[in-house]
Amino acid sequence: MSPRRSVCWFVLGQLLCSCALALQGGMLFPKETPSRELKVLDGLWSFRADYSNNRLQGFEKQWYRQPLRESGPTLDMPVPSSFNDITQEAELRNFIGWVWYEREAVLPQRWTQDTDRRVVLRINSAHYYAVVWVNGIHVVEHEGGHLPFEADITKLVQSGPLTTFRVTIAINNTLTPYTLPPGTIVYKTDPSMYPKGYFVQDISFDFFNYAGLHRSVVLYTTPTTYIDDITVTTDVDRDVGLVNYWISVQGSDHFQLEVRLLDEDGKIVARGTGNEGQLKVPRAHLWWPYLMHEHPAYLYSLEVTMTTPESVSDFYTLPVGIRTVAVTKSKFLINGKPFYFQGVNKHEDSDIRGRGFDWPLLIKDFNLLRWLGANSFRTSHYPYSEEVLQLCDRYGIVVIDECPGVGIVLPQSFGNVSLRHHLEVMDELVRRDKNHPAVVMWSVANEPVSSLKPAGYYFKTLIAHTKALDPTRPVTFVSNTRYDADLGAPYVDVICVNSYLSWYHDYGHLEVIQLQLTSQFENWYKMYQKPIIQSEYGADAVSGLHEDPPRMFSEEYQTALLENYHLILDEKRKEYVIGELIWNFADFMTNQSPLRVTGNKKGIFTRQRNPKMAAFILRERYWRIANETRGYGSVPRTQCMGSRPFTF
Ligand code: BDP
Repeated sequence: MSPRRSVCWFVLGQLLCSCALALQGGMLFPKETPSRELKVLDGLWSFRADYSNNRLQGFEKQWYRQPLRESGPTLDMPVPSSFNDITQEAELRNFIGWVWYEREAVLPQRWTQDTDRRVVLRINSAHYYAVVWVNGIHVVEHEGGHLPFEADITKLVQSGPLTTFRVTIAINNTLTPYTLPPGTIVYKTDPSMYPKGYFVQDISFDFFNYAGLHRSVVLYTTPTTYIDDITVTTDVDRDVGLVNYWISVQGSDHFQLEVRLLDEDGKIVARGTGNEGQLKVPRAHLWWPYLMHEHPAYLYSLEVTMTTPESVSDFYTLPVGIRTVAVTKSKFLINGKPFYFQGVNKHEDSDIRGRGFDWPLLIKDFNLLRWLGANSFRTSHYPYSEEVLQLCDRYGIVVIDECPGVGIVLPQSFGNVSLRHHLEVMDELVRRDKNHPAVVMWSVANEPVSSLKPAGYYFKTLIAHTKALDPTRPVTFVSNTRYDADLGAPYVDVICVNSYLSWYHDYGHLEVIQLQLTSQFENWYKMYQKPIIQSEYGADAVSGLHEDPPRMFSEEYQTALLENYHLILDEKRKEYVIGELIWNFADFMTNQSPLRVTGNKKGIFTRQRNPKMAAFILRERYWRIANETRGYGSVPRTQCMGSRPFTF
């Protein structure tokens, strides 16, 4: 395959993309309400990877026109999941190019006949580039692997008797210097070493580039005049909670909106009308992170009812947490009180499913967070599923919401094409996650080479854009650049620093950590006078490997490294350090390399969620800090997450 042709297979998507969405309308989480129905298309889909030399056979032969099985052999592929680790084929694990998914469904007759109903197809996550057809008709395309996109397919399903309903999705996992995250296709051309046309995908980030339909694909209906988007911001004036709302309605200019705010007992505490307004809640229960307050994570429910003169009505409810967030020179304030991020970095990663959404894993992880006494995490290094954020709202876990801006190291990745896409990704991320009280800060990138000349303009623009989209939350990016060379740091609200002392340098020399960490914090603070989060630190440990005195990769070394960090963190958290996020919550898969023993082993839990020694160290520490900051007795340790009924 020639380089030119290979570029085509990625660009093709963008060429087809004339109808792709610039950001239009809202992206409310699809759910059943008295006016909306939902059909989840999870389960087994037909699947086929296009192994043709140019990877374009599926397009050339129009595989979307007929059932996929008629194009050739197909596999059963579970959705949600990554396709990579499902079969025994290394070729599929490492596949680069277009894969094809297809699923048939039966639609209720009323969906295809009631003309006062819209039918929407929503794909919650397709990594990386997706082209979608319904019954062979192209309906939507989307770039970016972690955020939802939709197609209004009403006309298509209501245009006559519907005998079949077939969704076909072609997904391409190729990364280029202009995608987020970026990557490069590298051709190996030495004929004595590689076969003709041999190429690999190079990436500058440290997790396996799992691909496929990672989250649910759903169909839902709304009336033809419908609530398209709701934006809520909150504030507090003494003991009065202020809930500001903006509602957009599509489909007609003639409608009425009624808004009611209900407390957890279902009692109406405030009412409003119209597209925008402010609700006042006397003696409001505030939303608190769960380790800070006796009544954590109090959620009100905003009920929005839209009616038209023709008696069409639409109904949507949104959980609302009333809270404030602010940053001073040395503190992060939630509801005016200093908040310390005692948390973790995570990955959406598991055996077999790869990055596929998985309820058991999710609830296990939240129970482990509670076991640990963690109050926060960063969505390293891409937006997590909406269900994760809904649980964080409910359980009171604070989130730094990170976009997929990871591995930005090439000069081209700081150019206008990349910047434009990065701005769009922030549009999509803020649109999706703006209403979650748990989200307290946006992170626009992880470890970009922010010392490169264009980085100053890039981050200035990106951060200003994000603040314009959401003036209520601070914005950061996570840096591993030297404090005096970082051209993006002047624009962030909170300095987030990653460091791997005595791991990626000074191997085995734990004795230098305290000095180096002290210098790190003092240098950053002196330069910027902004609060600092130790946003990553850690060491690989192979579970069950023991060495005393500690040696690298043993559980003892990981533990000792953490303890050295903790001594300095304890000093500096009295001043301006406002958080520590261990790298990583659990072991996770990476590309194969001599640096990685079947993946990254910096987890304090294994990939199967068994604790290493480090987990107990951190648990002891986090509960101690929690009890100090709560200022009273010890907190129950064994309780599982979730006592109230869970409705989205
Ligand atoms: C940091 C990256 C993270 C890596 C980690 C590591 O932000 O994604 O997994 O290093 O090397 O630099 O373990």
